[in-house]
Amino acid sequence: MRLTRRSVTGALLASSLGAKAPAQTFDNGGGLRVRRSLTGMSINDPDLQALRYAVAQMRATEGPLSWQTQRQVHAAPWGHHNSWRFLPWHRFQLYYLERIIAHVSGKPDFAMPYWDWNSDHAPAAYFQHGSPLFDSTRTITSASRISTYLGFEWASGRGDQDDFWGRTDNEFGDFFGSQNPTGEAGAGFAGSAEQYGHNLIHLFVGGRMRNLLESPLDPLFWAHHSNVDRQWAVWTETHGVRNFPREFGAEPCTGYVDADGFLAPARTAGEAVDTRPMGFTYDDLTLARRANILEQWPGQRDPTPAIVSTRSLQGQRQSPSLVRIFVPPALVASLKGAYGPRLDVTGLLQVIGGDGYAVRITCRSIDLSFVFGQDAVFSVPMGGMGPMGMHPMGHRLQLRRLIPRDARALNEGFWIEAESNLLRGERRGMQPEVASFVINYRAQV
Ligand SMILES: [Cu+2]
Repeated sequence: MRLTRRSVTGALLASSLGAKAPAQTFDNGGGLRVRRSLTGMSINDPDLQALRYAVAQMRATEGPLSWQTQRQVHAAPWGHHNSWRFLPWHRFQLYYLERIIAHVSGKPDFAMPYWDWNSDHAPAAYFQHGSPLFDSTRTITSASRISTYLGFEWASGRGDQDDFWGRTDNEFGDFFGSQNPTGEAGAGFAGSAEQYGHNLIHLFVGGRMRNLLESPLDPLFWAHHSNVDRQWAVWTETHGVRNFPREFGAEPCTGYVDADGFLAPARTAGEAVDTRPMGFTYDDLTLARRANILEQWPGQRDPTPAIVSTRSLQGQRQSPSLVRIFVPPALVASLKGAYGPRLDVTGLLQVIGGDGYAVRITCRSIDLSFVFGQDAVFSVPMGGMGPMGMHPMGHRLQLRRLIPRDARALNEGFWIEAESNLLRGERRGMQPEVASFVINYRAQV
């Protein structure tokens, strides 16, 4: 199929495109498209062949259906990073690009394959020299390991590799981030869906992928964002499609080009919360931890929990990278009856850091000799987004995994410590410091 050539004349893409009458429905291509994992996918898979063909065609053309247009759409200052607009805004761009690829390749059921980061390396199909899916600016090969880049043992082969995923067991705000009406940098904050695996993989791949304005030109961007989008679908499987604030549902998402090369109608985040009406789903929406969440926290959506006890504990700074909090036996005793689904532990962590760090949060015995549990927080600020390393990055996190049930902990109390580390792949950056660490215990009847 030949592409229509419409020249983009204005500096702003939107001003050069005609707008169609608003459409309420999505083009589902005549059925539910299933986005599949690149892990184990044949190099000759029909979706990969369609993608290679379409990318080559789109690179060779100009105008609304060109590959460059996708870069421009993403580079517009919509404020779709560092806020809760991140997930819906990118879901729509991927949706429209998928429809363009279906149109250009002549494969109506094309579905963007996803890069499952738990495979620990990038998909080989994107590393064949001469392939339209290759990008020579990357600094990794398909043999490079994400776990090596992280440099921490929890990321390799202990069954908890998804720590650098967004926290799909998190409540809405922790996972999606905050509202940012002005779109200005620093006015909102990123949720774990954006700040963990998403940012981490952009930096891991290197080259164009490290640059906010250029990254959509690398075809790996779309395999990556297909997996970012899958995180949201996994979150929704866990929490339901209605478990989000009304203001989020009204959040506008605009600026996309549809498969005919027209400016797509303005959308709202509420239209994107369920993928099925949009005509797509994923081959795998399970997450190892999911069953545990539902089993341990059946009451988490109780609208009016009766609070019996809250307690806030402040950390003591041992060194710039280590803060320790002692949880005394008296507190444990007062909460004892609430152990289980009615005990909620939240951490507030502030870190001043450089180009990517992990904070290991460990629950230890009073003499520090025994580890009851571990958790991790990642922050990987994106390049080209301002001097974020100079400001403390705030993390709000659920610490449910760190509630010890060991008799020793209950009798003697225990320590919770937060220790910051620069990612191994970012060794030239500034050493991150834990600026503050506070935990809140809240027990319900
Ligand atoms: Cu991205």
